[in-house]
Amino acid sequence: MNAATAFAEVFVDELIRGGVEHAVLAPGSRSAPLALAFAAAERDGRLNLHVRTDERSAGFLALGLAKGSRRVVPVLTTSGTAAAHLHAAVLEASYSGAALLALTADRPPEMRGTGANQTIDQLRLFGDAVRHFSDVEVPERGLGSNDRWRTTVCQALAWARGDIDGRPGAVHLNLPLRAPLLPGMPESGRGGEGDETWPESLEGAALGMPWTEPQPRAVGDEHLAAVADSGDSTWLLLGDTVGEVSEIAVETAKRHGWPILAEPTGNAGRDAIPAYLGLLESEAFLSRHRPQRIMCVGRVTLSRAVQRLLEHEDVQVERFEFGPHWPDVGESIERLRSRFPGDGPESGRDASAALIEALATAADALLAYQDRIVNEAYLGGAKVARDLVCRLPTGARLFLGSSNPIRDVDRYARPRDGVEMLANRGVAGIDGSISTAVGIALSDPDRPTFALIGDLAFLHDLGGLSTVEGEPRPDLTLVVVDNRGGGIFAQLEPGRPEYERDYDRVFGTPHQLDLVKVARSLGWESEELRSADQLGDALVLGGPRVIVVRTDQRADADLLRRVRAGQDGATA
Ligand SMILES: Cc1ncc(C[n+]2csc(CCOP(=O)(O)OP(=O)(O)O)c2C)c(N)n1
Ligand SMILES: [Mg+2]
Repeated sequence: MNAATAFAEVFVDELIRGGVEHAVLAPGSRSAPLALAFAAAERDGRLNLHVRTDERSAGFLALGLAKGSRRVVPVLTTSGTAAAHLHAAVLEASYSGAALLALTADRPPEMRGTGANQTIDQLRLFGDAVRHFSDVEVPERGLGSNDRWRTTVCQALAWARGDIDGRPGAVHLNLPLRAPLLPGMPESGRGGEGDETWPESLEGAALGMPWTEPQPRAVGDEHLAAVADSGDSTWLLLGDTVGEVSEIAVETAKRHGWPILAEPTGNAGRDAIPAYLGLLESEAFLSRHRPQRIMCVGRVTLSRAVQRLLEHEDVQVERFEFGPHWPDVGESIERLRSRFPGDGPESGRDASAALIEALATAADALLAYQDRIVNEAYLGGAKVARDLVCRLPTGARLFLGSSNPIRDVDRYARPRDGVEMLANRGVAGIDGSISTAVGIALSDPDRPTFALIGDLAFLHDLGGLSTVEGEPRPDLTLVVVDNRGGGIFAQLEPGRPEYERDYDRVFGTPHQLDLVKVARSLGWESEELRSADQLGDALVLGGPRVIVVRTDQRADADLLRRVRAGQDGATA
């Protein structure tokens, strides 16, 4: 067996021993030994391999698989620009704490800097966006290789999981490989085909165990000091985080009698106060109920009203930004638990019960007010977001695209149980949305997956729709709100009349495409949704499917203005 093949087989075997269940690759020649090892592992039923031709899409697919499965997901590319296309997904993984392992094949050192074809400087290609980088040694026949190769894999997995520094995220291994790259091809100077000699066993540890496992990280004392519950009015604010962290935060809040406000991907379900955003936008409401302290769990990114509250001089904020996308969130939970032991002071119970009651009453009034406006309006972004969330089947997952889709859900949808919401809030890009959603769907084929995204996000990632022959098709229904461009800008300062002349050209960037035809041309079922009544029927058809709703971004911006204008009155 040649060295590259031996290395690749050991490497993939060790990944699987370390818990890897899904891997993604895009084809290439320098990466061939690993590609073949992944294919062999899939044939043996040891992992699920996903193949994509576009590396950017492959990277986001791996990201979605990592977020959906909460396991490390490797993505393999060949050398050159192929590797660079992973950068956006690596950044999102880094900032949202998803365990993405970028594997970039490279030329061996003697070919670097010589003008060799398809060769760039891949060392630290992703800069600080990765938790760990290693330019792995070129595989060579020799004693001790098995130990070093397997240790390299174990270390990379540990960094990605956050075992080393408590921050799960992206890891980059650059893998220089020297020809021969295909099995059965002899190394120069060695015997002919079939030369199987290898100086040591290439077996892994007994019983399918990993080669090495890192020591569990000690939790610093500074995290363990309990916060005295002073009885101040305290609220829980949940940003982007995963189920277990959300659950413990919610449980803590309930024990202490704190009101719970949650962005959609905080996944607090019906424990959250509905229409909280409108409450926080109402000065009249805040002047009566502004909290003294906020426990902020997860990554909060969606609204200016929340940022204003967090920056308010009279509000004390405690942040718990846990690395959100890793299965072993036990440590995060332990930190939160130990910071807020017990049930909170007896004395404050009545006051907090009364506060929650007051908030719930204001929220109900606001929700009724918002609903009235949305009901009377045409089928725009607000109605689609609101009705979609309410009509999803229990057990579903919902990916929310950046820009208006996640914000419309945040504002208009009634919090509900039984739906897990995910998004790319690490850096809030509109890129890779389809691929991420496909990854989430393929990470658990038994759960129907839905996505709500804008038309620009859709067009940005059309590569995510194309599927290579033989690849599993996701049970994913993509709902695309087609407002012909970046509708969010119409709601922000660029939407003001004084910028009208240049609006379309440099902000809105409208397109002329029929998205139903686009989706069909790429092999997806697709239809246009013309009335809210059809939504329920459309959602049970299953995926892969694209449902397009044509809306008007100026009308939606007007609706938001009207909703905001009456909020003070509605909560009075
Ligand atoms: C990769 C990337 N490029 C640009 C942006 C800036 N951006 C934020 S929202 C937006 C418009 C998105 O349009 P669409 O997906 O149609 O959603 P809509 O605003 O219409 O709801 C853009 C370009 C971004 N967030 N990410
Ligand atoms: Mg749009």
